[in-house]
Amino acid sequence: FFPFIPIDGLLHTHSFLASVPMQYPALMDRLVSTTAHKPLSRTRSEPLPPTHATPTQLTLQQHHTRPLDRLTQHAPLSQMAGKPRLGQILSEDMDPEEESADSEARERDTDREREKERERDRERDRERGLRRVDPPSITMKESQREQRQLSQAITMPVPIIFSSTHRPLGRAQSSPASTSYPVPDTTVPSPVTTEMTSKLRFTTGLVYDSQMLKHQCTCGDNSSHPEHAGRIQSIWSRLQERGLRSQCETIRGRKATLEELQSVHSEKHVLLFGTNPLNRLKIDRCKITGLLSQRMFVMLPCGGLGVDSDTVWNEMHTSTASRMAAGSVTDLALKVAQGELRNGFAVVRPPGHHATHSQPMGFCFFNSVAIAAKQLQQKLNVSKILIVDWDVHHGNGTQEVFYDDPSILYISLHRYDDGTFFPGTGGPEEVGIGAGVGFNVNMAWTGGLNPPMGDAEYLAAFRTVVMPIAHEFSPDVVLVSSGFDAVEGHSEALGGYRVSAKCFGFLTRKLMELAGGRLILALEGGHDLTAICDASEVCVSTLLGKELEPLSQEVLQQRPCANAVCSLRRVIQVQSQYWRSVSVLAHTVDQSYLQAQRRDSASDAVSALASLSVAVLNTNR
Ligand code: Q9C
Ligand code: ZN
Repeated sequence: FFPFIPIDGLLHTHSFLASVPMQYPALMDRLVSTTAHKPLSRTRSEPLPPTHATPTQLTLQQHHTRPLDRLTQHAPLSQMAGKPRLGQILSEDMDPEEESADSEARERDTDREREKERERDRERDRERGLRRVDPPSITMKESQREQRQLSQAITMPVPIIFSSTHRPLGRAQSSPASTSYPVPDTTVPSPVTTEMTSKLRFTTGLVYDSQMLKHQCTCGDNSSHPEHAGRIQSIWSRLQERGLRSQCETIRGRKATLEELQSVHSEKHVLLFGTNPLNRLKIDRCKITGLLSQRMFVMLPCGGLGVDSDTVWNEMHTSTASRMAAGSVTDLALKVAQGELRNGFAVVRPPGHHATHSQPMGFCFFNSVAIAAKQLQQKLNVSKILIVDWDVHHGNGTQEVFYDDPSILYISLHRYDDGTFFPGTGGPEEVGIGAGVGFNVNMAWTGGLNPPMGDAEYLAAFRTVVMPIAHEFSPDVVLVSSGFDAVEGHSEALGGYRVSAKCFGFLTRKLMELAGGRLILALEGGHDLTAICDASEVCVSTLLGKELEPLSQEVLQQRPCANAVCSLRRVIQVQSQYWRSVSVLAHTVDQSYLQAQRRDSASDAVSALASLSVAVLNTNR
């Protein structure tokens, strides 16, 4: 029974668990030891096991319709958005939310920072003479929440209509922002609307919650687990130290509801990984016991438990932390989309982009960004959402969830190396399926670390692939799976790339051009603390509209390396079938940023001259 000691220990340290003994034997039955056959060097990148293999059906289908044409052939997009699969499970009463149990846990942990924050909120409200309305509680019934949102919508200072009308391809390219509605100008707040609507300043929103710190391996040793609590703690402190937090609005995090989780994940997945022994007590006993016996865990060499060698499981805290991450990203995105906040940055963990419909992996349990996107569509009728994923790993989960969905454009930049780098998916030929063909873009880098990709390569990719396609798509909201593991400072195994933190500020600035600035960054991977703190700081400064320290002349004059040019050409070859704007720039892929800029202004000059001569001709005539 040696391998079961950690669980046994858990049982004894939490005596209240004695009332649910039945769940554990089932769990133990499924424990398998991987120590024998699975080397745990997380430094090795390995291809994905067959179950996560690259989708096969989708290679280069020649389509005659371009993506945006297809997008509008289908009636209202809001109808195409995945329907909530309610009725599969429960209503909120199956998730009674450890009101007693959780507060018990909180008391034990005396979460001072959180209390201080609340007190500060209350003070601020008193100053403004506002009565604090608590955010939608987790126990609030869906109907009440909808009612609340409805009344919020009614009192919005600017009416926001997301259902956008189609733009012809040619025009979309030249449209600077997005489709359908103006950004509320709250720099001149109307006294009526400020009081009636939100207590938030129209600035960058931040979200963080200490409950996400508790997702920790039961071995208690971070050194074998790079995705540890110190990551978000460090970022949160850095934002405080640099005086950025006070310039932003911090919103309170919340746990995603089981219904919200089910907009992306299966009922089974949600029940297995979104519940803990306490809130499970209130869930239909037969249902959960049957399911729990199907859970597969591995015994890790460190003595802890995991769903795989990367993805540790803490029976008491993982579900809460990962639901907090998903709910916090979702709430931040909803507030940005509703015009309550200008843009946002979510300091969350565990990450989400590897989590699929029914499989946790690669540190991820719930796909926070995918859930936020679905919620924007379901709760606010947002039509078109762009998800940019600049984590060094491919977001296989996000790709899978939206693979047939033309309303959500997924663009990922990642180390691919012909499928040998984790998770093994994300080849340039994976373009989507059915109505979703052309709405999945994999800027897949191949060529190993010869040399490692850096600023010049990411700038070239943004210039020739990401931004042209993004403008042509013309999203209503942009979500970023913002892993910082491509930032210099990461070992070869967890990336090995050398993008500067500053460069991520630059890329953020580019994305702010889209969707009227409605941009939400959510932390995914990255474990070098200096790297992720630097990058977070730069990105938040940029979101606040601060002037960026310019990139060095050297970087701006550097051409992308040969392997990057090959990778870019492949992506452009594939995607130019679907996006007109990509063909236009194809011949410039090997140019430096400055070279391309000169060409650009030269061609501007040519067209300016051309139109001038036309004007002269017309006048003469
Ligand atoms: N066992 C994120 O950055 N490790 N996840 C590969 C194979 C996987 C990274 C070693 C790293 C997952 C969100
Ligand atoms: Zn990653």
